[in-house]
Amino acid sequence: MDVNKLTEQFHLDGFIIAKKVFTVDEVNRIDEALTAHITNFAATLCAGDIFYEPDGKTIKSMFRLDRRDKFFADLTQDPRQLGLAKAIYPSEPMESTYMTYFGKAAGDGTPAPPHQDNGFALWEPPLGMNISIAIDPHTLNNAAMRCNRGSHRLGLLDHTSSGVPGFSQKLAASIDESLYPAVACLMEPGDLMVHHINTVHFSGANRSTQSRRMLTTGYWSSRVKRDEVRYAVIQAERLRLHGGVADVK
Ligand SMILES: O=C(O)CCC(=O)C(=O)O
Repeated sequence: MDVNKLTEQFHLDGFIIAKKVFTVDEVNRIDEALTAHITNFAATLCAGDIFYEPDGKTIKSMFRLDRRDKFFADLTQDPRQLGLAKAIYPSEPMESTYMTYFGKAAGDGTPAPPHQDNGFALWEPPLGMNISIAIDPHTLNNAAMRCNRGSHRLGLLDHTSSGVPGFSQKLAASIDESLYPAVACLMEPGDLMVHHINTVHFSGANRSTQSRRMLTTGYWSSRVKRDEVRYAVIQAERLRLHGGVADVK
């Protein structure tokens, strides 16, 4: 991984793909740990910490894996992830927030509306990113996530309630895709996708026969401050939408 080149591209485009960062064996171990985690914890999680597809059975997303499981806590500190975050903001005290599983299941993975992660986190200054490890191939067929190139430079945009469980906020108005083109983040298992917290991103439905799973960890500078007033409004909306724990998406 050419960290200098990736860092430069991250600041320019607001997202990057780093190829072949984790080996096939490592991805297999992650997959096994994920299966065990789901077996051990899924049934015990509150609304808001786990979301299901409309069938009520298939996991759409699951939050805070690292808080329950040392394997995933260690993975958030892996030097390939944390090191990349530190290389991107070398003068900032970079820390991990929490790890999320995005399932995008074969056949019934529902769309993610256009949003900025900072539309949920509300950090100022916006010194943060999400780093995702691909567990499956991410292709045009299975609804690879799309990032709007350069949209991180728009600053924090207005968001509004989406009504979508697991993605409670969406952009209030669409952005000009002729200026900020949507690029599919195509990955193989073991690749990393990194996107800035102000990069607009979204995905369609997965109607293919191939799931499109990834494990995503937030990294942020611990000196950022949250807009607590706006955050309280979003929290209230999340509680209305899904109840339970209400501090994630
Ligand atoms: O799975 C998706 O398409 C959306 C994931 C997402 O919003 C994120 O990684 O921040």
